[in-house]
Amino acid sequence: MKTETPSSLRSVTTSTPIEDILAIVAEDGGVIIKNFLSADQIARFNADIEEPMAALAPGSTHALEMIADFHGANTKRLTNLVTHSKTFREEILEQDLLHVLCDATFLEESGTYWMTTAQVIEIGPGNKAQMLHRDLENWYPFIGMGPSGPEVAVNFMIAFTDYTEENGATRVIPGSHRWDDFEDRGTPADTIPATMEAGDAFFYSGKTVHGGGANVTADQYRRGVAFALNPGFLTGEEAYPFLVDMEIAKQLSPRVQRILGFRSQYPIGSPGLWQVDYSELGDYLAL
Ligand SMILES: O=C(O)CCC(=O)C(=O)O
Ligand SMILES: [Fe+2]
Repeated sequence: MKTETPSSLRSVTTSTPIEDILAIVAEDGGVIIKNFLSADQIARFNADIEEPMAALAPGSTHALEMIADFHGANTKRLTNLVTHSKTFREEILEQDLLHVLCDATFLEESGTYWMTTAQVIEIGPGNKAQMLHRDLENWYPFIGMGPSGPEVAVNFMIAFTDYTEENGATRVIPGSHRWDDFEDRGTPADTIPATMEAGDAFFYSGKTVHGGGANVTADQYRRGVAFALNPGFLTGEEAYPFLVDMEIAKQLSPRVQRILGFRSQYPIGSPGLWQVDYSELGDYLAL
């Protein structure tokens, strides 16, 4: 059911009770978590990725215009953050709130979850707004299931610079995760900006309509990390076990190894996925 768009998104802190955070997400489709990362973590992550970001050209290499547009003409997208950033692999992936929210979202319904992508999205001056979409569209059959389908993706959009309406803050349609028809992606007029300070994160459902905002500034770069997870029965966007060196993987905690695909997945109703000879992948890899 469609309702009128509120004028702003609600926000919580990292000490807000988990049930209260989830209640807002159930109602609005997303919530801003203030100070999800500290100023120090933001500075160290930005330093970790300085070199690979500088080496990266903006725009998409994709031949299909629609997909290239989705990626953004003056947008840089940096993947493989596990390898590029010690701060990402040792601290951001270990944020307890991340695991608690994902446990609460996925365990009962799906049994397991893993990371689907973690990418820097830096929207540069002049980049137009991204098309509105729901992240669950990556997994086509769930569009048809609409609001009653399972949660197949959650995203932590972490701000690494301030997010303003002018520099391309993510546009969101609160309540669109409850619309009857997921072929309906709303219109830009229905959206509001997820304005944030560096360190805040916008935590949202894969059912919620959103898109990167237009950057109408002359010289500002909006830097965020889209860090998304899905149930272990779905194929992720990025093939992390092929990207991350085994020596790095061995130093990670078991829960982080699991969400990166270095351990087997045990979705509800399944005797196990992502195994080796029907045994635990982590044992095979001697983790
Ligand atoms: O950059 C943003 O604000 C949103 C990006 C996004 O939604 C996506 O690439 O799926
Ligand atoms: Fe998205």
